[in-house]
Amino acid sequence: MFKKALTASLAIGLTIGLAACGGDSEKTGTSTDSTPASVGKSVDYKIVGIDPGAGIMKATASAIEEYGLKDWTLIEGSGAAMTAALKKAYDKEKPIIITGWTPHWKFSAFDLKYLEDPKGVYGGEENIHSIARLGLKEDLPGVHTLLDQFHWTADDMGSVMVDINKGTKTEEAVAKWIEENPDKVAEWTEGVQEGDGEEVKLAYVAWDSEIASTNVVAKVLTDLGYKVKMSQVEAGPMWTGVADGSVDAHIAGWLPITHADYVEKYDGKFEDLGANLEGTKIGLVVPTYMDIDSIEDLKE
Ligand code: PBE
Repeated sequence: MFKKALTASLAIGLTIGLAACGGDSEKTGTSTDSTPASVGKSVDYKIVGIDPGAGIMKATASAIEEYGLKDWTLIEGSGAAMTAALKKAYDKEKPIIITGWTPHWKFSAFDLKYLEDPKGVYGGEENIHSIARLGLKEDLPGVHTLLDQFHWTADDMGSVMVDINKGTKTEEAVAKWIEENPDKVAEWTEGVQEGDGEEVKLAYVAWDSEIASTNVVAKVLTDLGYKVKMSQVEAGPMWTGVADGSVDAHIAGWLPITHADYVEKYDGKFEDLGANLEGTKIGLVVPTYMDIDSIEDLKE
């Protein structure tokens, strides 16, 4: 029920968002050194992407199509390669266009902005869902309850991510967050049966957001007495693993839009435990020193 309500409010949000963004074309005609006309050339008509299984890659392929960006290429890579390229460009104030998402530490490390998306290709705000394999509730009820009750905010996730990016070891950043947020952890663990060394397999993709969330949940489960095995995989295998039962759960379902294909593909083969974080966003992101505001500006 909770899920339906969220989806409905999201749909309303999308409609309003689209209505508010219509017809933005006053940018034509400016001609400074960094006019929109030079943007494509300045970045070699490249958008720096991440791993090919990410939903944002598919959305960006659609954006290229829908905005008529014929000469443009989306470069495949990884989350880490993308942030490395961003840092390199940023340090020299060079232009760069990346596939970006929120929550992510890059917004606190650099001054960045989303390019407006008047066609709404990237959708509006969405949520991150916890996804369990069928039968987890019967086999590991404590784990199921914990995952069902796991819920935090973009700021919570952000603080873990920022710490890790600043060089704190992942385990330390996670332990610190858990120590500083006993009330939240108590809500997640309320009524949860402790483990006795039972193995729990969690899959995740090496997106900074999911590295943070999965490590936090893994640590809480470990502290409860479970033996957690985290496997880092691509987005496809993450969803497949839960659907075929080789993995117990993942907490990285960006819904309803970004991972819509996976949800459709494995419909009926997993249990959606609902949102664990609300208010995410994906899109094309550039440093604020770039003189463009909209994906439309890439066409010029
Ligand atoms: N992301 C981060 C993922 C989901 C989490 C936005 C890169 C994706 O595009 O699939």
